[in-house]
Amino acid sequence: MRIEVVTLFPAMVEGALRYGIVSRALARGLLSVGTEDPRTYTTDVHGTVDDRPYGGGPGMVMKPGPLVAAIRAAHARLPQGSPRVYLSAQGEPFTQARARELAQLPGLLLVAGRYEGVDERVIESAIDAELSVGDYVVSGGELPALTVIDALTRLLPGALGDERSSEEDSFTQGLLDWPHYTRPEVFEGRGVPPVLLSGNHADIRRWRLAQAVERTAARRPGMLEALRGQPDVARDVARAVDECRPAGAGADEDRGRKT
Ligand code: 9D3
Repeated sequence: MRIEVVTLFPAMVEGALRYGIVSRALARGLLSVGTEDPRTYTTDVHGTVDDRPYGGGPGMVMKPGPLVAAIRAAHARLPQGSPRVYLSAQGEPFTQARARELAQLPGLLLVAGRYEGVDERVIESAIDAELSVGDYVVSGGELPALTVIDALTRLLPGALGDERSSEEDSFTQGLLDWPHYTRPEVFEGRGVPPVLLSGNHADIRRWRLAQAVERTAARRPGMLEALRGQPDVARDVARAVDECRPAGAGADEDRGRKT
């Protein structure tokens, strides 16, 4: 898969790609990432990429000229039809389902904004989709773009050393993870759940699934409700979900309380 990132901070993007699974995917040729800096396309001596908002108000807006020039240059290096995605707090949620769709593509263009955002006409004329990474404010689109790259890379065939890791993801798809333990067997007086030392792999599997369901019920009740309504959930997962009390029926804030 080929990805281009349009950014005022290409070194920030390139720097983050030098680590871990993404770095290895680049080295293996499973992924390639290029960057394009809109400042390259400025014509004034100061390299101006932003300007004051029409209508007034605080903050600056990215000028359309240099940004659209950078988008077109980067897009020309990608396979025909590669979608142009603008990372923005106003975008649709970036989810694992969206990651799976995007990871199928041969090419993807990501546009990272800075300042208060980009001139709306850039979105109208040079953007196909807008994505948000969550309901909080970050300072620009670079970390969101890197989040998207990271999530997609994990889904590229051969990117994970141990291919079980992504199958395991599907075992508990739609659930939070279970708790993990490693040596020592006792750490600061805290032991390891005995079932994990039992060697009984069926018991271990059941315990992990129950833990994942309980955590999901406590921390993300909406996720569990979404799973209940799904037809194609693995049988053992469906059973574990059924066996868990419905969200709100008693647990957590009441647990251990004397009436
Ligand atoms: C007037 C309010 N503005 C700042 C408090 C709005 C605003 C402008 C620019 C909010 C965020 C940003 C920069 N954010 C992104 O570029 C961004 C983002 C995000 O902030 N949250 C979640 N996903 C994304 S994707 C890109």
